[in-house]
Amino acid sequence: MEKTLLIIKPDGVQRGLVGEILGRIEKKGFKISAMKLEKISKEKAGIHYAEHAGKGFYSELLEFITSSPSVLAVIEGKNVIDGVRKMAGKTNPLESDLGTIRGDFAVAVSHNVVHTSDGPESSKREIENFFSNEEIQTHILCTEEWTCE
Ligand code: YYY
Ligand code: MG
Repeated sequence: MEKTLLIIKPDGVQRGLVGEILGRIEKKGFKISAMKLEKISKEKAGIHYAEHAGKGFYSELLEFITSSPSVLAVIEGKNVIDGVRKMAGKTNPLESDLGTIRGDFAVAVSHNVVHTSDGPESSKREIENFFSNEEIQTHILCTEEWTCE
């Protein structure tokens, strides 16, 4: 089944949005296959955001994402990469629809509460950056015959 990396960034943790965001993911019907609270290292942040190296916002982005703990989660489900990205909303929260996480809970692009993978290759690479295989559970939920048909 398809997997994506969800990060509830330091602003989401600091603002007490962890339960709200994970609740939305669970209620949608996606499965949490791995999860941890971690202060992301400069090294892992650099790997994670390598595509943005050299851009104007890069150093502020790295400073922010490593500033205090994030929740890192592997989310699994049918079309989960696009599904969780839709739930997150557009990168700029002011352009995100209400009903999305960023549309409901953020204003500034630099503090937009969540990260979600943008495709199958980035999802694989991003998950491997933060999780070992042993950390990812393979349990079946009893609802999967309805959510993964
Ligand atoms: O994948 P997504 O998080 O929606 O956006 P990206 O274009 O990959 O940018 C990563 C991250 O960088 C974004 O979530 C906030 C930050 N950022 C910024 O601070 N200012 C920008 N103009 C663009 C992105
Ligand atoms: Mg991105």
